[in-house]
Parts: sequence; C-alpha cells; structure tokens
Amino acid sequence: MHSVRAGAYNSDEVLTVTSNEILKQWVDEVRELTQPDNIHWCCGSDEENQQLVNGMLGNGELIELSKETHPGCYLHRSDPDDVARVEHVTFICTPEREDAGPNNHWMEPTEAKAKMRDLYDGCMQGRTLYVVPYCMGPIDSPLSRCGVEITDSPYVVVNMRMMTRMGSAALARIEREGTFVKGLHSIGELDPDRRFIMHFPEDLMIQSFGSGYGGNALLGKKCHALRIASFQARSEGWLAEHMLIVGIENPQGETHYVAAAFPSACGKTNLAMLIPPAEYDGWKVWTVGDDICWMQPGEDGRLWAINPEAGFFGVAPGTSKNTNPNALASLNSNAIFTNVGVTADNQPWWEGKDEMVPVTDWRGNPYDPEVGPAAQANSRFTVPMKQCPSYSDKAEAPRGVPISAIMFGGRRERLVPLVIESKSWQHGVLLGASMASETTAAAIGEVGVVRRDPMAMKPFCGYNFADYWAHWLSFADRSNHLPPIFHVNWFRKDEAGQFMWPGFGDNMRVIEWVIKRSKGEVDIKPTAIGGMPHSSDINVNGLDTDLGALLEVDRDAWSVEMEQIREYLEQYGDRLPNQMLKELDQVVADLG
Ligand code: GTP
Ligand code: SPV
Ligand code: MN
Repeated sequence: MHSVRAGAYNSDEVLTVTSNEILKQWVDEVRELTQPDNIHWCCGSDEENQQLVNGMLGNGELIELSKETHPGCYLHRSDPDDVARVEHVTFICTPEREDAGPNNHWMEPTEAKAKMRDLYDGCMQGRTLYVVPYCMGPIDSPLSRCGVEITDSPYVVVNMRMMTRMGSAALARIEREGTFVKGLHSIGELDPDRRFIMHFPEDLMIQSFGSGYGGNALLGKKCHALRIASFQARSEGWLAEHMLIVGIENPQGETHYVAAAFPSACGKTNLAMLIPPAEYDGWKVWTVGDDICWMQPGEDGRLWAINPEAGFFGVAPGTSKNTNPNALASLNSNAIFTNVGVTADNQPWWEGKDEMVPVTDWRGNPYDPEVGPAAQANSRFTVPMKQCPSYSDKAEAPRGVPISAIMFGGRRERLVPLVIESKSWQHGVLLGASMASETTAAAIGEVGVVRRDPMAMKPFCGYNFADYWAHWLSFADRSNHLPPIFHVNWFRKDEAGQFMWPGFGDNMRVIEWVIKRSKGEVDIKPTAIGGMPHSSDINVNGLDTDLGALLEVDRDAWSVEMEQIREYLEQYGDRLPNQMLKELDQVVADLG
C-alpha cells in the first residue's frame, strides 16, 4: 500500500508510485484542486481492503453482519436521498449538442468543466484521496480497457475492488499502454441539488460529484463501461452494450452463449444465472456476465464478447431461493449489502427473500410495514462474480466467448409477445431500437411508466442514438456470421393483472428455442412483426400457461405501436439511418 501524506507530498514520491507522467500530473492537479489530507494509491491487496473496511466499521459507514451466517459481509446505508442513478443530472459533454443527441442531456464542455471545478474546489479537505487504477475486462485481454478513478469514498474503493480488476495489475497495464479513462469522483455533501455526473467522451474523462451510489459513483460501471466505452467502440469498430452474457450447455456438452439487453431492473442478473426447470436434466447454465457486454467480430466473423466487470451489483428485492437461488448462494460471504433491512440475528433481509422478519429497515429505523418496505426498492448487493455457483471461467478468457444469439427485451404488460425473431440483422436493429419498458426504481423518477429504451441503452449511450443505430447497422458489412436477433417479453399480464409467463428459470424454455433457431433446427411462422415460434416448438411441459395468448400478434394494436415507433424515430431527424425507416415501412406494409 502506498500512502502519501498530502503535506509531505512531492513529485519524487509520486514517481515511485507510477511511471506514467499523465497520471502523475493529473493526480497532482486534482490534489491541488480538492485539497485532501492524504493521498492513497490503491494496490488492491487483501490487507488494504481490510484496513479500509476497518476504517468504515469505525465510523459507521459499514456495519458488520452476522459472522455465523454471513462471514465477511457488511451493510452500508446510503443517504436516503441518494439511492439510485440520477438521469436528470447525467450529462454528455461533447462540443456539439447534436453529437450527444436527443437521447442525452447535454452541456457544453467548457461550461461543464467550470461548474465541476467550483464543486470540487477544496471538497476533499479532511478526507483521503484514493487513486484507484482498474481494468475493465480480463487483465490480459486485448478487448479490455483501463481507467483510474480518483475518489474520496472508501465505500467506492471496496466496491470497485469487487466490480473490476483493481490495483497493481491494472496500474501495470496502464503504464504499458499509456492510455486510460480519467474518472474523478467526490461524494461532496451528498446534496441532491449539487449532484452531477458529467461525461467528456472526447477526453476519455468522467466527473461525478454529490452521490455515493452505484452507477453514479462506481465509475468503471455505467460511466466508463457504457457511456465512454460506447463512444470509443463506435470509432474503433466494436459494441459496448447493457447486456448479460450466459452460456447454455446441452446434455451433449455443447455450449452456446447468448447476450441479452433488458433495461435496468428488468431481469438481466436473473437470466444470467437461471436454474433450468426440472425437465432440463443434464443442461447447465454458465454465467459470464450480468450487466455489461463488450463485443466485436473475431477472425471467424462471429461476434466475440467479454464481460468487462468482475462482480455483480445486483437488485436485492425479489431475490430468493425460488427466483434466483444462484444469486442467493453467492451472497453468503464477502458481500456488501446497500440499503437492505436487518433481522434480529443480524442477517441482511429484503422483501421476497424468505420468511424471516426484519427488525431494522434500510434507514436504520425499527421496521414498521406501515412506514414502508424494510429494503429500499433499489437496494443492492455487491459480490465477486467468482462466488456464483454458475460462474463460468470463460469470464477470464482473453478473447471472450462467441455469441450465438442476441436478445432484446423490456417490461411490457400488453401487446409484445413472449418471443419474436427478427427477419434480418437490419430488422433486428429496428427491434432493438423499438424497445420500450416500464421504468423501475433503478433510477430516480416515476416508476411503471412505459418509455422508449432502445437496446436498454437510453440512460447509457454516450452519443446520438441515430449514429448508434448506424453503427449497429454497419456490422452487416463487418461480418458475415452475425448472430440472429430476438425480442422477448417475460412481463405480459392478463386482465387480472397476473403475469402470464412464469419467468425466471422457466425462461430457459424460450432460450432453448432461440438456440434451436440459431442452429436452424426448427422453423418459424413468418408474420409482419417477425418470425414467431410454432407453439409446439416451445417446451411448456408441466406449465399451466396459455402459450397461444403469449404468441398472439394483434395487427391493429401493432399498427398503432409502429406509428408510435415512427414518431419516436423521427425525433432523430436527418441523422436517422434511412434503413431504419425502410425496415419500419416494411413492417407497416406487411401489417396491411
Ligand atoms: P440492473 O442491475 O438494474 O441492470 O437490473 P437487471 O436487469 O439485472 O434485473 P434483475 O435480474 O435484478 O431483476 C430485477 C427485478 O425483476 C427483480 O425484482 C426480479 O425479481 C424481477 N424479474 C427478473 N426476471 C423476471 C422474470 O422472468 N419474470 C418476472 N415476473 N420478474 C422477473
Ligand atoms: C442499472 O441501473 O442498470 C444498474 C445499477 O445496473 S447501477 O450500477 O446503479 O447503474
Ligand atoms: Mn444495469
């Protein structure tokens, strides 16, 4: 561990920590601006982690959970006004507003930098400045990219250590490569009115102030691995997506990898580690990633994907031994729980977990169901991926895994069938761009409102969606072995408001069909909106489900939907690729 006292700071000392001049200079500039008491360069060791944990146990930032049931597990209670991502104060700061597009909030870079400078001025007085080098993706993968986060939050440091490859190995790669994303983060005073998440894609730079929560503060995650990376990916010819990566091994030992994009809190973590129904004896599910996927065409023309992360930052509520036993089994040790309740015997608890009764709610008050839930709706667990029983060691493979199918999906109570196959790559891009979903507690704002969320990237694309769709379309020229694209919906409800599809492990039944299609083993029923399965091709043995209703295509309702999609796409004006409207016109014509 390198600890440099700010007072005694001199450039010789920093020289011993890193040979990278740009990094040295940047740390020095930030030190001058923020005026921390101490500077600490993180190496990522167990001892360092323990010291940080001990410090937080001392000041109450962490609370130790039961040593008997949950060794090495801690509870963190965030500020009650700081519990989710803040999209309304998240900005893409490109010189031209048009480059950020109608999908993003935009601020002129000079103005944004000046605003942030004011906020950062002296903000680390009395605090320690942590320098956190990290690598997104396996340390030795050519697809990986590095960054350095400067933060004044030890909670961020211990989370980044689980979520990324953090410490000395990452710093060594940065020194070898020379390039890295610069992320500056301060929790400030946690004042919601002085909270901004700024992105400067052209400078590979992120500046975050005023929040200690998840995607606002763990800068490797959404800020770097999606907003900055999507911008980089466009110029370098790859894709940075809000997708899980799951491997499905059949009883013959053949494994197919599927990448799937669902909006926040719409089922990625669950699908990534599902346990198949009893019928699927001999099948295995392998988790490569649960949130982010970076992919590019390999020499064989297929898309090859890595998960840039090393841990899960998963939604706690609803996680149970019935819905997601693999997640639950990952959480018995070495996990951090943020904003959950606690039982009398000091175990973490959230709604839907089990029959235990919480005594304390997420704010630390005595639990009273009249007041509200024990766990905040967006409460989360942080845990290293390797603790998951379905962890795939392919998550460390430098070249990643080949993708056999891509799935898009949202939370749609009505209209959208259980599964649709796109007619072509181009039509698949339209399917992705047409995604809509009910909003969830993952971001501050109203919950349950249907909004367009193309490719589940609405909050995460670092540039104009019109250019993003053009980039997706361009893959048709980059490769002749692209995976087929599907759209799924686990969330259809009947008149009584009940889910029509059992979901969770039973989603395996749809994935089995998707893989069969990718191998050309079954036919589809062509319709205006895409290929539909023959009912007999989806295994519903043992289920009491009206598959017919789930696969229905309501022509009139779809005509209305297509016009709404057209209206949405037309916002993007001249920049919208023609191909998108061509695909849309074809669907409308086929609907008749
Ligand atoms: P982020 O981490 O925010 O990106 O979310 P995520 O996409 O990983 O979502 P997650 O798997 O954590 O699921 C969020 C919520 O959806 C949980 O409350 C789950 O219980 C619920 N959920 C997940 N899969 C299904 C499903 O197949 N059917 C139904 N009805 N609910 C589901
Ligand atoms: C999401 O909101 O999609 C998440 C959680 O995965 S956060 O890290 O806060 O972005
Ligand atoms: Mn997510």
